Amino acid sequence: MEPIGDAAQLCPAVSSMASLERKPSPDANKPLSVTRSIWQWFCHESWHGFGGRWGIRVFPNAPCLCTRGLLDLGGTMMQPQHSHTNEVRDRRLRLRIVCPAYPAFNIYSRPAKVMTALGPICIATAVQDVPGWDAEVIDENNYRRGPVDAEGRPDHDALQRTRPADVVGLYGGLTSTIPRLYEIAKQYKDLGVCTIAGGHHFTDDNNEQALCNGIDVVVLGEGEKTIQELLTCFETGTDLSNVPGIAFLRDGELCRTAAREPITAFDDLPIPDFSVLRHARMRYYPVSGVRGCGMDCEFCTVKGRPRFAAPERMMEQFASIYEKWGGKVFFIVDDLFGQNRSDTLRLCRMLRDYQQRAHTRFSIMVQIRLDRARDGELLQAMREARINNLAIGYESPIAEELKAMNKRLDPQEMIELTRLYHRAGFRIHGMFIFGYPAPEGQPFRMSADERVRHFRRFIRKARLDTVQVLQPIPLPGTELTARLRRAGRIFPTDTVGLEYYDGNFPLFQPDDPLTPEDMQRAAQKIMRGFYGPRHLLAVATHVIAFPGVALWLHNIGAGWQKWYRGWARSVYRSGGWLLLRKWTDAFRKDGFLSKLAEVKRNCAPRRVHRSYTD
Ligand code: B12
Ligand code: SF4
Repeated sequence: MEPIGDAAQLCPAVSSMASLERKPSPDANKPLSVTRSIWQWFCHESWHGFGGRWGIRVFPNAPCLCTRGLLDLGGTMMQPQHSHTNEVRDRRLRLRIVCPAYPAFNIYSRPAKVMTALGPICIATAVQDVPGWDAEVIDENNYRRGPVDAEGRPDHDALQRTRPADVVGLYGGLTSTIPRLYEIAKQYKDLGVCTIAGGHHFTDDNNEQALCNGIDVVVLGEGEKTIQELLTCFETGTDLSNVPGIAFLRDGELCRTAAREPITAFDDLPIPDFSVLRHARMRYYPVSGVRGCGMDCEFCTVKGRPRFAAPERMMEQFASIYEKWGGKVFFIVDDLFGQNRSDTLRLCRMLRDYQQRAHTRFSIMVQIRLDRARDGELLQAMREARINNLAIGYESPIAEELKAMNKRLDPQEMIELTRLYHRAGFRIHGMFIFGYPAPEGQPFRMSADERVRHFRRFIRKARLDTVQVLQPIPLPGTELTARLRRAGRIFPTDTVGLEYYDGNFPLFQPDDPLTPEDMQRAAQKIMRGFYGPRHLLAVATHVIAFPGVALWLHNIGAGWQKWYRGWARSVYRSGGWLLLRKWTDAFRKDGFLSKLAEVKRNCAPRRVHRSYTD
């Protein structure tokens, strides 16, 4: 079969470009810009490296540098001494990383306006070590004072006119943002810019989809080293297949290079530098010290044994953010804080001492497992470090569901352990998954109402400060997705698209006797039971009761804490109610239920299908 046949079969986008074949380039006589040089490198790689006609169709407007007598690559892309851009470079090169907008309003939409994803910051910081390259990050969720399009989103055409990027990176950390990610990628490709994507969404299963949707190279796993090598390849014209941990198309065939070894020498990496973030305002700063998680929960995409950075490196992240940007509110994004006990104690003490020396007070949130609550010394050190908010993945109060998730938690114990955290003075955000599907061969029946009762009872007893109740998401690369797909239960993504993969929508046929509508309603019911307008009243009564703090004159600190805690809880719960209302309005307008009806009409419920997550 001819290569173009393969490519066309692999990717419909290619066949639609076939009509452009052999058209003379309209730009053939224009002077070369740096962007075009890199663009042409891709063309060259497409022609000489990726192979003949397929390449020229992918980059139809790019005249090959060697045909213009500017470069002589000798037909091979393996010789770094042939630099494409050195001869034509008139400025430094720029990588722009874009974090795509969340598709819909959800509980994170508000905080997202004053925070950003750490991955792109790490990548852009690493690029500063590549000679001749600058890097910047544009976060569509946290964007102000920049050019905007008709929908109020960043105007990438205008950005490209004022500050042209030579390569664009796309953050694919959240599957729900992938449709927007592809939209941006195509927009940049139309402008002649090369595109690279990375992040948790991208697994071996969906590389081809990405490469047919505007992405030139997919980076698999950690990206700091990979991006440095890729950009060097772009500049020198060396063969991409020598870069571990990437996927791209060659002759229309998927080419996946050797897996990249997980990073362990974190001190080789620069400290994340938030100055790369443009047009944003930050309040919550992400900090990280652990990569990977050994717990292997069935629904989770975080895999591999944990690798720990030295506490000194973490401390340096806090200090540099505070000293450069005045940041005081932090989120340690590590999945299981406190896993490495001695290092965690050391970090907490460093944090305490630093704040004392700097006469400042941080507010830090961490994600932690319940079983750490038994370690009194750790809890005290955490409090002294001003870690005051904990996010805990309870997932479910139903033992059968916890077992199915491989969560290794016991619902009986969960309440006791929560009390220990509360007693130590932490605020707790409880994260739950409603209606987790039972494993094959171990059917578990429970009505929606009964499940709701379990959740409500548990949340009430645990006295959680805030909660989120989400639906299970069949995320790419997880065991949960694999088994649901085997059973043909996942709704086709051409009807219920990836933009719904944010945990607020039913995405597969649930266990009997639940229906997708039950799943939707029940999760909302639990949330509405927790958050509500009555808490507005509680805010008012707390304000009136404030003078009562004086009654604690014998221990004013404890009195203030008790008052503040009750007040903050009511504020969160009434704020949560407003968020829920906003979400419900958005949900009504969105018409998700009609999509659900369409799925029911068009598909036998258990039919296996191909989707983006395939
Ligand atoms: C912090 C966090 C959040 C924050 C911020 C999210 C954000 N990124 O903007 C908040 C609280 C808002 C959040 C919300 C949710 N999250 Co979250 N979150 C995380 C967490 C714990 C840390 C992310 C992080 O900073 N990691 C550290 C950085 C350094 O790693 P990284 O992002 O993976 O980046 C590296 C590589 O991926 C790669 N890379 C990344 N981007 C790019 C770009 C380019 C160009 C290149 C070359 C490479 C590259 O290189 C980076 C450095 O090595 C991860 C779990 C985890 N351990 O990663 C989950 C995680 C990202 N979240 C997840 C999920 C499911 C959610 C929620 C849907 C549900 C929930 N758990 O509440 C919501 C989604 C909200 C929405 N709007 O859709 C999943 C996403 C999986 C997926 N395929 O979608 C993860 C992976 C956890 C899991 N259980 O599987 N989350
Ligand atoms: S859900 Fe949390 S504990 Fe479980 S594997 Fe993922 S990161 Fe680890």
